[in-house]
Amino acid sequence: MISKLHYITQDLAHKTHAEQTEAACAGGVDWVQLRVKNQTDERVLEIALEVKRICDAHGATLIINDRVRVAKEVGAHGVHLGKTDMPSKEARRVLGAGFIIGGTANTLDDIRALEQAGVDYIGLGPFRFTETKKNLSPVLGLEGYRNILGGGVSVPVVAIGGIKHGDITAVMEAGPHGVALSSLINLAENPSASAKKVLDILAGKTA
Ligand code: TZP
Ligand code: MG
Repeated sequence: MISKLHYITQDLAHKTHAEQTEAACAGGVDWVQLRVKNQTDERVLEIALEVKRICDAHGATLIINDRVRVAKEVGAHGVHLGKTDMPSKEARRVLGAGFIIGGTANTLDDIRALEQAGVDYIGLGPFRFTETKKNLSPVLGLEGYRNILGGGVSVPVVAIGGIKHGDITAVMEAGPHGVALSSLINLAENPSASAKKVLDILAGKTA
């Protein structure tokens, strides 16, 4: 089952990926994407092993961003691949049927290609500008999601990019399966509480 909240770690000077993961899981997150940039595979593997222990302790799914080899070696549940990473078809050959493979899309054409390639979920964005990702594609806004998702997509789609608590209900009304969030949780004064608030909104318990 693909979770409705995809929590994503980020490179921060003051907090490790393990610390971020612990706080998010304490807030109820059950799907973690480890997103480490500008490090060797060896270093990412070390971080991934630490994060995997935390995810296992909380029963959370672990997805590794970009790095198929690390995902396989650490025994993660899956991998998330952007447009410049290993093509998802190739990743499927390397990882096998049991692995979750996610892909990034910015357009309906991207989505159709990822459906053909057999991905398990798609991250579609960005919803709005965000500092978290370099080389950001043009923002979609609510209108973009409505247009792209209106025709129906066969794979679960999670909306991503600059999403705040107050956006979630409207974004979900545009049709995605869920949302993917990084800084809203990681940069919050209380990351666990921020994560819990997202889960409450997704569950319809609060706006
Ligand atoms: N891909 C598109 S936007 C983005 C990624 C990884 C960053 C999401 O982080 P945030 O902090 O929720 O905007
Ligand atoms: Mg990538």
